[in-house]
Amino acid sequence: MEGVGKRNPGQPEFLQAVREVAEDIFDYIIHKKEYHEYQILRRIAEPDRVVSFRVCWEDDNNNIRVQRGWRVQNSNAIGPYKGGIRFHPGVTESILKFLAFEQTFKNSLTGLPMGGAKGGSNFNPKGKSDHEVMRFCQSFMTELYRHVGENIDIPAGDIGVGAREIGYMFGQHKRITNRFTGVLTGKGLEYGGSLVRTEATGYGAVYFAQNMLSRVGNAIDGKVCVVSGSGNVATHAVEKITQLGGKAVTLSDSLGFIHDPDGIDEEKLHWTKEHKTRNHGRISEYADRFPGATFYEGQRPWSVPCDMAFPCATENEINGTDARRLVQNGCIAVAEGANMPTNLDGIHFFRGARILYAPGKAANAGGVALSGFEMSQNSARLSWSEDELQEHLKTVMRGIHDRCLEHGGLAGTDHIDYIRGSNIAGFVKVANAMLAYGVV
Ligand code: NDP
Ligand code: 2IT
Repeated sequence: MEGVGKRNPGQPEFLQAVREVAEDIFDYIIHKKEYHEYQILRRIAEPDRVVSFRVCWEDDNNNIRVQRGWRVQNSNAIGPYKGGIRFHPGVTESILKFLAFEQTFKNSLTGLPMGGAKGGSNFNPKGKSDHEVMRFCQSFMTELYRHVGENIDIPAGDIGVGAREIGYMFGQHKRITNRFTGVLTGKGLEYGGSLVRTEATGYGAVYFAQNMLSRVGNAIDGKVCVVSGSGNVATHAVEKITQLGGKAVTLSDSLGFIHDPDGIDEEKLHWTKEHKTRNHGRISEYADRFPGATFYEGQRPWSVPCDMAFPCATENEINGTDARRLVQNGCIAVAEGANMPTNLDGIHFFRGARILYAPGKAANAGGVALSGFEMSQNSARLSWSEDELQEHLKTVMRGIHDRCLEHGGLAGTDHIDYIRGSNIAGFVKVANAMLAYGVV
């Protein structure tokens, strides 16, 4: 860890992600000589490559704007590089390196043949016109296209990148290369996208929670759930919670959170999705529209008493104090829709409290799994039905859950440490593939 720290100065998120995995892996590989000899962990923690590039574009007032773009290709040991693209003003190389590192273990856990990558830019899509977003996406892809391909690296969406941005980037890739390929996932249904991809991350996180609960004879029905975020992952988590009989009572964005004690039902959720995607509105307006709800400016929802929590906004949104408060208020399960939403203090507290705690690399893998199915459909040039894909999603989430059980059992108890289970199960497949290749 000292070496990783020295080699990556000023990259706290990346170091945090490596430390979190290393805490479990060191202990597991202590008696496995070949993993040391071949320096497997050290090699996984050094991305295959980090590409950064200038992205110039012209805004609606004819000003020239300059952004930085990146693609971090962490590992293609078990399949082509795969992972989302994030557009957010806070994006840094450290954040994309942590996301690409996490993605490597997550993709391995799905059981599908996908390596790990992540990309993005410090471009802020908020407040930009459609045409500005289009020009930015075209410029971004004009550089990125050199590094991606349906058998090389297949990007998708993440924060700030949804169907609109994927459409603009796919269109530009097609225009530059004159090839119609499955180079991106999360595409529109008209041009090679897959049913259920949009819902998959949020639904998958709730299925994962359902698997954890049912193992201990419990269920989501009747549970009060606190959810953060109000984007793709959060809204689909709320949708599935409601379908399974639970009551979601919060949503948030970077300005604060709303608490709706009556529950965010189908109608309110429909309004929220429209408001957020079509009007790019703020979640505070939910409280103006639905008078039973209250908006808490500048706060996160973890002080609201609940049975279960689904952090679905961004990294490090739950610290040690938040974790303590959640558990003290009766929270028995946490399933992370976001990537690394809990900091190391929070993780240590959840671990010690022995609640059912599913880390993002396990709980939010439904999204990339559906991306894997989108790739399969593109390769075979056919489309699977909605029913088929919904079943595939449930099966994948159960498979990930069960893989965590293999390594997550706590000796002498019935408790499962899902973070240890997911870290080790994710690591073993990638590590064994790397051993097979020798030193490369
Ligand atoms: P969206 O862009 O659709 O939504 C992001 C949401 O998170 C918005 O409500 C946004 O609020 C909020 N948010 C973003 N940054 C911050 C911040 N710094 N502080 C507080 N709130 C913030 O993104 P997604 O729903 O796709 O992604 C959410 C999380 O899920 C991310 O961690 C992502 O990496 C992860 N994820 C996404 C997958 C996918 O398939 N989309 C797959 C697996 C994981 P605001 O509008 O104010 O910025
Ligand atoms: O973090 C993630 O898993 C994603 N943003 C989705 C990646 C993908 O390739 O679908």
